[in-house]
Amino acid sequence: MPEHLVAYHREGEIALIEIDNPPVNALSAAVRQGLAEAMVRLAADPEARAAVLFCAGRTFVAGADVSEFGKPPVAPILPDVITGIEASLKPVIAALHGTVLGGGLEVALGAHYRVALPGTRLGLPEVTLGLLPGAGGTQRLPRAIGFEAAAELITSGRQIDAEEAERLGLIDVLADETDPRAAGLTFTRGLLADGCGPHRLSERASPAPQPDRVAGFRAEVERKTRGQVAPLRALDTLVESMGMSFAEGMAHERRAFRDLMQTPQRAALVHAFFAERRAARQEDLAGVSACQVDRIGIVGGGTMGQGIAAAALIAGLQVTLVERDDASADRAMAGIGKMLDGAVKRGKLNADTRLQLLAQRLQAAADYDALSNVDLVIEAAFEDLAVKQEVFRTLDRVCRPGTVLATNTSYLDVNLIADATGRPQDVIGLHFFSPANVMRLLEIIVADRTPPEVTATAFALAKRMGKIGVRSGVCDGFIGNRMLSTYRAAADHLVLDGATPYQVDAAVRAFGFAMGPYQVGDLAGLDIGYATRQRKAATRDPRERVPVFADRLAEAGRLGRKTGRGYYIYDDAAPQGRPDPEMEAVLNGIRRDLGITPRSFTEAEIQDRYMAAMVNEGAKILDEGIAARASDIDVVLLHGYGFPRWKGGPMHWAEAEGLDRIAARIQSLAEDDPYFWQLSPLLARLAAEGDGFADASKQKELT
Ligand code: T1G
Repeated sequence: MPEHLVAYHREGEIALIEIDNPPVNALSAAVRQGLAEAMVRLAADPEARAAVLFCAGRTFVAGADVSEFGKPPVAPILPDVITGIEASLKPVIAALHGTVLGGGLEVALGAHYRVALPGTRLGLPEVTLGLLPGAGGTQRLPRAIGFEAAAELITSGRQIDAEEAERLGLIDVLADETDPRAAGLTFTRGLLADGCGPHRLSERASPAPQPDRVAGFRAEVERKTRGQVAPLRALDTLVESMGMSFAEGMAHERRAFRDLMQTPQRAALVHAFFAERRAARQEDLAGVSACQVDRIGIVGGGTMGQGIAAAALIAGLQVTLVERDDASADRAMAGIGKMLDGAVKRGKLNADTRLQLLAQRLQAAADYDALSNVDLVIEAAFEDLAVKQEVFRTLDRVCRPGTVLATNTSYLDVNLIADATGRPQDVIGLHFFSPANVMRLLEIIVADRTPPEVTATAFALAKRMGKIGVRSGVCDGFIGNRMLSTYRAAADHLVLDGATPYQVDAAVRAFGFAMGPYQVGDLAGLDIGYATRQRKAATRDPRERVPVFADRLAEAGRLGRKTGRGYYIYDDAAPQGRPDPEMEAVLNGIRRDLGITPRSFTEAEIQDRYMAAMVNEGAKILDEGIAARASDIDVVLLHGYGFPRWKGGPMHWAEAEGLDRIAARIQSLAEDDPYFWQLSPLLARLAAEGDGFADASKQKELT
């Protein structure tokens, strides 16, 4: 047995089977082998009357080893290991702590009893990886907690806490020990004293689903998981197998599991899972120590400043927020209080903690001197270079040497902001996404003179705040907003050439985005895009196509939802917006003035152009070294711009689509508009060589 992964000991008449496979006790082939052998030892051990199965480290098994997915299965497969546990003639008690997920919960369900420590969380998140529980979860969970509760947990993939698990009957006891080994021994001693034997879920009859309720539930799952394959397949497998024997049900589950393992969605979701974790890994920062950050300052108490403050408070940081005067400072404090209210409602924070944070860890001031002793400042002032430079001149004067000075700018040149100080080596960009207390994405903008220690500090702060930090170089818009402005321009060109904003939005939603670009524009406010175009007008290349219709709307005061009219009309009849019947006439007038003969576009043509523009810009960002990895670009688009997760991000999607096909599309489009459709040299090279973006990222990491 790989002793170092699965150890077998005994305390009196109780065997102790301990898994120790850091960091999350994933069920790798070696762990499965070790578990199988431990069960053989248990059966052969004449002294042992029962066994406690528990884990070392921070959590019970958190699932199958995701890094094995897509590779040929290695025996023993998990369903067989779990069958071996359940078949034991001696009771096996799973002592649970940490996050008991996926295959980990399935192992626990194969045990005869389950004891959980306070704080334990449990779930079957397989659908979030494009799968369904593939080691008996669809068969044992309904037998443990009933069909409907099992169906909801399996199709949502959500985690529940130990209390809910006890209420559902998923665990037998909520222990009060703090150590799983002790909790398991206590429970098992009681069990043996009562003479209880094994209690197998597989021996229970399967619950019969109620057809009418299933139909309604299925419709709800379809609506919530639009475009995804796994949740509905999981539900259908669950329903179909409830009429079967346990063994037939297991076979049915296995077939579905194998089918889903082969899907592009499973590959995309696993890519996203690892891409998020890879983004935090910065090889060039190995061994670089981050500065200790406990107290942060925030300049600007607008929506962004408040959101950042709320996120920082929840992360346990001390926050000092500076506004221009007391009244503004008070308004900011009130806004932060409301945001923390939201966190309480979402179950992210308890009410007492909220009061403590506001009373003890947050202060607001109208004087920069309040920032003289903080470890790091985040400037969230008005998005104007001169304003930010003035703020940084003041911070330079007020903050102690070594304080990290971060700007929350969403596109401005961080080097120019650093130039306003005498210490550019303390300056970095931290681009939070609104609402900053909810969105996990944080673009970490490393300026020319930002040293490794400051970059390491930014990544440590991101982790502390529960953010997904993605490194970016300095350019207009960094990674996300630069790509947004390009694929948004591609949409505008489609509208200039004959599509309506509504057709573009519908095609983009059909691709998998929750909203199309014009719905997003109406939500954000058309004045933002208008101001950006005005800002760039003086230096705009004459070959650039201007979305005149967008300027017309903004100039007519049609700014989107906030004015009741933008691309869509918002009123009581259609609070979510309805197409404007006059839009076509307005667009045709503009096309006439521009000498454009409009044409129609299919949904596929719209999607092809939208995605080609997005991927092409991503390739340029990668080639210029603004992003270090293609997967980092995917993380930004997944977490900041609503890219459908089950497609993995634009760069992963492009590789699955075929870089050669996308390059050919761009070359064909360049015949009509060579200025906008300039094919990225990197994309051209990879397409010609049949390589993927990962190869380019590897090369970059090597240089
Ligand atoms: N397999 C392999 N590696 C994993 C892993 C897993 N299941 N879970 C985490 N890791 C790695 C992760 O890549 C990172 O590595 C490190 O552990 C810490 O993770 C048969 C088929 C458990 C809540 O979906 O949700 O079972 O970057 O940074 O924030 O039916 O990890 O350090 O090199 O996320 O404290 C089902 C996935 C699998 C759980 C901990 N299980 N993991 O969060 O740490 S499918 C899951 C998580 C399955 C069965 C099916 C989280 C966590 P590195 P981390 P964390």
